[in-house]
Amino acid sequence: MTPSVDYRLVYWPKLQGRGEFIRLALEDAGASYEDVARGPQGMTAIFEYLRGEQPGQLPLAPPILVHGELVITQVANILAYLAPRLNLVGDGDDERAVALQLQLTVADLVAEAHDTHHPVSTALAYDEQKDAAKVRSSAFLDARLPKFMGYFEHCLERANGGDFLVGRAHSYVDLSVFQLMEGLSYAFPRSMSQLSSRWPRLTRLRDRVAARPNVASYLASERRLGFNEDGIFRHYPELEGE
Ligand SMILES: N[C@@H](CCC(=O)N[C@@H](CS)C(=O)NCC(=O)O)C(=O)O
Repeated sequence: MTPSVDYRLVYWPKLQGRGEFIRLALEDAGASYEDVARGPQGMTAIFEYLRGEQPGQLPLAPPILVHGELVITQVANILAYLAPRLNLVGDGDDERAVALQLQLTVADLVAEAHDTHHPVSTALAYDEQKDAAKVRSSAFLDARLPKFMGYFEHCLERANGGDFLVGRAHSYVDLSVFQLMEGLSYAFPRSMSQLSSRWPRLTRLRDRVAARPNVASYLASERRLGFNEDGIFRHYPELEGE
């Protein structure tokens, strides 16, 4: 491990997955961090934490953030911890509570997006639950995706100026909603392009986040992994009725 970095992210090295929400925050802020399992230790680093061979609170699953002696998990919790340190949330308890509420709602949608391809069990392969995945995806695309994205659009509409989801400035929630839109567009391109005219403010937010200098250079770099069928957002054409 690199001794000089401020933060260590411990996450599966070959997929964006939930780790990407953390990577985006660290990258946007220009933080000094190490993506540990993408280094020489590989996935051994993850298993050392999961088996309790590292000090600190025992994690159940990655992503894991290590900051000094602190070891924490749960994406929303990690982001709520990082945000004040990375200038990715405003001051004050009220604004931070609103940000966490929205981030937990992102987590709910991420879990539902995951369950489109794993509706029966995470422990089974996709091929073992394909029929259920079709049923689940159809319900997701008909009802849940429009409900959640419509909710975020409505939040933007009610916010001052409609540019930021929390307060009057860019926050970690904007980064996560950007990633949601990227991932959902990869997984369900036809549905997302059909629905996106309903969400003009979210589309603006996505463009604004993509153009932030640190985000743009991260997205163009080798550090940004491509979406693939091991992550949360998977493209299986049959799940969109093709
Ligand atoms: N609610 C947790 C979910 C963590 C999670 O499910 N991590 C996945 C990777 S994205 C994992 O490795 N899970 C292994 C398992 O659940 O056994 C979070 O938001 O961080």
